[in-house]
Order: sequence, then structure tokens, then C-alpha cells
Amino acid sequence: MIPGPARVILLLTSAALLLAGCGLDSPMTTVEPKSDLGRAIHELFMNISGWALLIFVVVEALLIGVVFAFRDRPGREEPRATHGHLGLEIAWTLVPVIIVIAIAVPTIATIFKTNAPPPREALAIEVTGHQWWWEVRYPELGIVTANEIHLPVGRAVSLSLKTADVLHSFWVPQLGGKRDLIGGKLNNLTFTADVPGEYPGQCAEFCGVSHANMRLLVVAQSTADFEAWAGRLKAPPAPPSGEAAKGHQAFLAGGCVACHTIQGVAAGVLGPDLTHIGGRKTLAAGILKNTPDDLARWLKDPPATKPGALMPKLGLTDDQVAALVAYLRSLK
Ligand code: HEC
Ligand SMILES: [Cu+2]
Repeated sequence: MIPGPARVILLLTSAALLLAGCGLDSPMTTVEPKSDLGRAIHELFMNISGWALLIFVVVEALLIGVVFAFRDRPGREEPRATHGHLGLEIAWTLVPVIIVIAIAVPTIATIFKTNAPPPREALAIEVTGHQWWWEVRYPELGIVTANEIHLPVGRAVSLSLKTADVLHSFWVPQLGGKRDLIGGKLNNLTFTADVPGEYPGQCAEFCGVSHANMRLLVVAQSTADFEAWAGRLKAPPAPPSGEAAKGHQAFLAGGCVACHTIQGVAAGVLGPDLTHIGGRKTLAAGILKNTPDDLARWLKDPPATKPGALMPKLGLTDDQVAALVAYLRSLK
């Protein structure tokens, strides 16, 4: 038996933990959808939860009623057992069949809805999963970036999902359900975001040691903001000067060119495109803020920051790191 005061503490802690789940600031919530896809899935979830709640209440009420009505009392005879009651047999066969149909019809309709081919005017975005980051391409706009997907609200986007290595799964909870990235197969996910905002996402299929560190950010913005962003990403970055010019040299000499692309400078493909790295909000698939300190920390020792990272520790000196930080931050 747990002593009295401990019981109170236990109760209060569990209540606090339970209530913490209702926090207002929950960026990975699935119950406040911000797109048509998210809403379709959420409505289905509420619909099925409603049936589950109804079944729970009815079954529990019957159970409690029966336990109470037929409980043993002194001098009371055994209740008479019912056997082969035709009316009851039909009722408890028919009612579940009706409930299953009521669940199946909207479920199947939602499956078709969430797999419908993208509309003609949808903005095409190609997303490729890598251990442990996301490559993002806008073929119509000639934009290549990583880990951050910008899209205009009110316009459908059609994501073509594939993987460069193992299985991954694209999941931005506020915008809708998961979709896997499967080797040798192209999957599609179509949705229209309707509220501007920043929506974090996460790889949802175990893909190796840094799976939990494979995050992404979707930035849904007004058409004007989106076009301004796209315009910036289409233009080549300003030529480096001063400390940034030293960083540019260090970039060429430091082996970075073997793995990274910077438009007009290098064309490596093993790591994220860095052409506009200075304008991104996060680094290394959402695990660091894009600040000078965090960028320096990343360059000094990537695997120490992100276990298993496929960018090796390159043994850069503090001077080289400082110059590289100046250069990379100038790439807006
Ligand atoms: C062997 C290949 C390789 C080399 C060499 C390499 N990188 Fe990387 N780099 C990667 C990979 C892979 C990632 C993605 C790591 C992750 O997020 O898991 C990465 C990520 C980065 C990022 C974060 C990008 C983003 O979108 O957040 C920066 C910045 C970066 N590298 C800069 C450099 C610089 C500067 C050099 C040279 C000093 C360099 N890298 C050398 C493979 C490499
Ligand atoms: Cu993963």
C-alpha cells in the first residue's frame, strides 16, 4: 500500500503530466490542422473517436447496470440464464455491422481523397530523404535547397517523395499525415496549406542512428512572401568580400567542394546545397539554429553535434572556421 502523502503527490504529478499534454504551444500537434489534408484526416479521427466513445459508454453502462442488478444478496436465488434469444442475437450482430459500415465508408472515402492525383495548377516540389537530411527541389522554379520547404498558402503543392538511401517518412503533423519515402518508388503527397506559419516536421520512419535528428521546417507564407523568397533563392549569392572571401578560399581548399553545391562555386551532391545557407532558419536538418555560434560548432565537429552525421570532422583551425562562418552567412 502506498502511504497517504505519497499517494497525493503521485496523483498531483500524474494530473500535471496529463494536463501538460494540453499545452497551447505544441508545434507537433495533429489536432489543429492547417491544411485540407490535415483536416480530412482529423475529421475522420474525430468521427471514429466518436463511435469509440459511444461504444464505450453504452457497453460500460450495460456492464455496470448488469453487475449492480444481478449482484448477490442474502436469500436471493440464482438469476435465470437466457439462452438462444433470437431478438438479442440479431441485435448484437446487426448493430456492430452498422457501426463498422459507418466507420468504413468515411475511412475509404478519406483514403481516396488523400491519394487523389494533384491538381494541374499544383506547385511541384521534389523531396528526397537522405540520412539524415532532406533535399528539396522546385523543378519549375529552378530552386534547390534543404531541410526547409517554403510554400504559398491557398495553392496546392504536390510533393514527389523519394529516398537516396534507406526508408524515411515525411511527416509535418499540422499539415497532415505521414507518407513514406521508399527506394525505387515515387510517392506523392498533395495538400493546400491555408494558414501562414512555420510548421516543424520530423522523419517518421526509423532510418539509423540520427533518425530523431532528421527534422524539417515548412514555412507557409502569403503568395507575395513566397515569391520574394523564391526570387532570392533563384538569384546567385553576392560575391564574397573581406573575411567572407577568406572563407570562400577555405571552402575551396577544405574539401567541402567534394560534397556540397554552391552555385558557380562547387557541385558536390553528398551533402545539402549551400547556395543560400545563410538565409535558412536552421542547420543540419533542424537540430541547430542558424547562428554564427551554432554554425561554428557544426563545422568543428559534425558527428559530435549529430551522432553518425555523414559530414566528417575535418580538423579545421579556429581561423578557418571563423572565415567559413563569415562566408556561409553571406550566402543569403
Ligand atoms: C564527405 C562529405 C562532406 C564534406 C567533405 C563536407 N560536408 Fe558539409 N555536410 C555533409 C552532409 C552529408 C551534411 C548533412 C548532415 C546532416 O544534416 O545530417 C552536411 C551538412 C553541412 C552543413 C549544414 C547544411 C544545412 O542545410 O543545414 C553545412 C553548413 C556544411 N555541411 C558545411 C560544410 C563545409 C564548410 C565543409 C568544408 C569545410 C563541408 N561541409 C564538408 C557532407 C560533407
Ligand atoms: Cu528517419
